[in-house]
Amino acid sequence: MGQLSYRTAGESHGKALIALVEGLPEGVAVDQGFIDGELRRRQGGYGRGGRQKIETDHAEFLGGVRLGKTIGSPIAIEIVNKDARLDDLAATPALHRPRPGHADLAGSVKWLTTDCRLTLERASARETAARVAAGALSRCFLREFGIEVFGFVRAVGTAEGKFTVTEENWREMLKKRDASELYCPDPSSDEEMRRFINEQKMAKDTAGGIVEAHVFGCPMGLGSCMTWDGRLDGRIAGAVASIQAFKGVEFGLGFEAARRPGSKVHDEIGFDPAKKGTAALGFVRGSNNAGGLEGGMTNGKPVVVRGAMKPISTLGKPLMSVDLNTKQPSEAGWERSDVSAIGAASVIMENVVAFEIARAMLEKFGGDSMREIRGNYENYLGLARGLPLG
Ligand code: EPS
Repeated sequence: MGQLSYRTAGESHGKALIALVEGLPEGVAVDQGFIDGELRRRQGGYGRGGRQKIETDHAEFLGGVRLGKTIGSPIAIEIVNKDARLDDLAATPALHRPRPGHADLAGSVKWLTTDCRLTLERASARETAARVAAGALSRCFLREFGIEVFGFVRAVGTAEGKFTVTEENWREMLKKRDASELYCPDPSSDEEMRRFINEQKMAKDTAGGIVEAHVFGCPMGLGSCMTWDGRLDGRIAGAVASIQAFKGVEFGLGFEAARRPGSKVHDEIGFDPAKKGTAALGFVRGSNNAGGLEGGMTNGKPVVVRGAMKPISTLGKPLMSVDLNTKQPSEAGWERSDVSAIGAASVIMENVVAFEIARAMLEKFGGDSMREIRGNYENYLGLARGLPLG
């Protein structure tokens, strides 16, 4: 069995998006309702444009699943595009006027064309539907070990929620998030976030924001400090930074840690025998400034990741650009787009983070079947709880 990995294919206005997931073992119960639910959440959120009224994303399993369970082979997922008109899309003048902030300019030069269509079809955030399908599938595996991920919107522009998410309150917070069009678990922050998006819409502008994901139930020791690419924080950061429009990633206290002395940053260690059965094996920490990762390894506390999404680069009131054919100054092109996709961004980040956790789980406890992996996992926990040995 190879390393857990996935690849996506498909253009924004092509026939379909595809996710090909390799490395999941035999015996993972595929929760179709959950995966489609994540796809539906990704389509929603306040500030979305017209495209989501056209699409109804659904994960069609073309291979790798039998009777609702994985069989250990590569898994092919298809998400059909209803707005499939790639070959009919006219080469409008707007396509020669790259949008500042978009992939248009660098991509056009890279592929030696003045038609930005070639670039924008794959750069489009439509591709994230396939990422969410792969991530949600990996969560079906994680759930077998009680590992859950909770993602939400922390800030939209200058409107920032001041709430705290803990191991105790997150399920309650999840209900509040699901009741919020802003995907924010704090109703008192909702209004300000909505106002910020409305202001941008009126000004024909766009809004970005900050999204957060918490992973609960990871055993200690996922990832490794032994090699640079074994470090789980580096891998999660890479996955998050690769999401369309993401410009920053931090863990736990993040950049704030750099401003504080060590005594105000590091999470003191205690031991409570009554908590030996938990993911942290009885080790307790009064705080979680490390965001659940020390030395590139999970430490038993929730993994806490934040990602910064820049405002969408298609502006109703375009910035200045250059016509690629004439090299003359020209307003950037405009296409149908969103004012904000921050809610969707929270769903995407939550699911790409989950995939990295699943990959690390399989590295540590890997096997061909769920039974084998569960055995490896239980054996490790037994040994770890038994320390010191002898
Ligand atoms: C996007 C432009 C819009 C967005 C799209 C990302 O698509 P369209 O040009 O079809 O209106 O809606 O995001 C999605 C389609 C999606 O499903 O998230 C872009 O230029 O990146």
